[in-house]
Amino acid sequence: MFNDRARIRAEAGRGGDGGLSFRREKYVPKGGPDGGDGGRGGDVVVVADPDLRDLSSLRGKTRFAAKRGGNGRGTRKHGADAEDVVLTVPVGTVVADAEDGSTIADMRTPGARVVVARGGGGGRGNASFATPTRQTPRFAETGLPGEAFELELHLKLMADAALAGLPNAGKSSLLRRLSNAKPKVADYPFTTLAPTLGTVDGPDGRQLTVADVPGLIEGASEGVGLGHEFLAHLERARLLLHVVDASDGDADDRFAVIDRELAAYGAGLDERPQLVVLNKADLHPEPAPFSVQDARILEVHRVSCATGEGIDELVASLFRHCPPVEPEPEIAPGLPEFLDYRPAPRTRRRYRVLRTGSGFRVVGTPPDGAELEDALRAAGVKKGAEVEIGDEVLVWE
Ligand SMILES: Nc1nc2c(ncn2[C@@H]2O[C@H](COP(=O)(O)OP(=O)(O)OP(=O)(O)O)[C@@H](O)[C@H]2O)c(=O)[nH]1
Ligand SMILES: [Mg+2]
Repeated sequence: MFNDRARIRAEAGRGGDGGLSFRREKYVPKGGPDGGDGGRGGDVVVVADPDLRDLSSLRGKTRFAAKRGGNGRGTRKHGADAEDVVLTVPVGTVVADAEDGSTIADMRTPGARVVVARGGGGGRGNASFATPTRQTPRFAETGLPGEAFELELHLKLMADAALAGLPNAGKSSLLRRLSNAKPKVADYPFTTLAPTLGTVDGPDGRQLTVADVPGLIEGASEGVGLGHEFLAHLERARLLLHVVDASDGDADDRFAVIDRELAAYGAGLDERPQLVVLNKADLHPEPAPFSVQDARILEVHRVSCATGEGIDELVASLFRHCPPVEPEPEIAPGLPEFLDYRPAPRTRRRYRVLRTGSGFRVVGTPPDGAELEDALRAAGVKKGAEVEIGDEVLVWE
């Protein structure tokens, strides 16, 4: 099964707590503070892997959780940073926030790497708080919680051109003629159930990729048939190869049916330049005329996938209308090697939760009720623990 959508939960790890410890040495009755810092919680990272074809490797797995950082300990030992959890997706995957639908990253480049949930920072150990006037700090910071998000992953294939047309028009036959791909061809509608990419070799040694998708029918945009949900794979194509079975009925009408579905889908598909391919020329010495006049139609080709007639001219035209793309601008060294990375805003906390010998202390501007309770619970507060907030000392119920 081809999987082009997935919904997952990414949970980064919590930071480790800072150590609360004092040096114990022979003949040193009152040793100084020596609690080390907590380690960072693990991030959840998404990486674009050029070897993956779809999202099926994620099937059945919906939660990706990184571990928490190690706690700081005595003798200034720092807790270990937790490892990142990496999930690999095919190139072309769009990562969106499931709650508001906003795009977090568009994984267009092989190897692109995006942190989708950041691990929490480790808390500082009490050794970090020693000052000349406070030589025995009896508290340490707790680690910060990691980010957690519900994410929607949606693969939109990276193709230079895409085939569009009614079922049985000969789209898969055309991809077999044009490229190295061998999609299934049969004399019934909806033979193609999942998109296929083919690589076309050009006259000048260049290569282009062409996507074959399931056929569209009237009403596809309302959910009839199965073509509509695959239209996302046309979105990135620079050019559409609109295949019409010219041996069967009125070619103008058949063109219009598909065109309406493209317009209903939106995303600019109804403005995309097209090469109209009137297929099955072998069946009719004089195929039905095609008279649609439209600025988007760059050329009309009469071909036969059965005999190969017209195919070379079509390939030449495909390459003419998909000129080489400008190479991506050089990225300055030191920057991540992808351009579509939008880091999640890092929320700055206006308070910290410190762990003391007998409980917890909240410093800074404490938040209101529920958020404070969550923060304390996340810091590991237990029944009976003392919580100092400002001048007040509360006992956790
Ligand atoms: N005579 C003739 N038959 C063709 C030609 N091109 C395709 N066919 C036949 O038309 C039928 C449909 O071809 P496909 O390539 O499977 O059509 P499709 O558009 O991919 O169909 P779906 O995947 O169902 O949308 C098959 O029986 C092909 O052999 C052609 O140029 N001439
Ligand atoms: Mg097909």
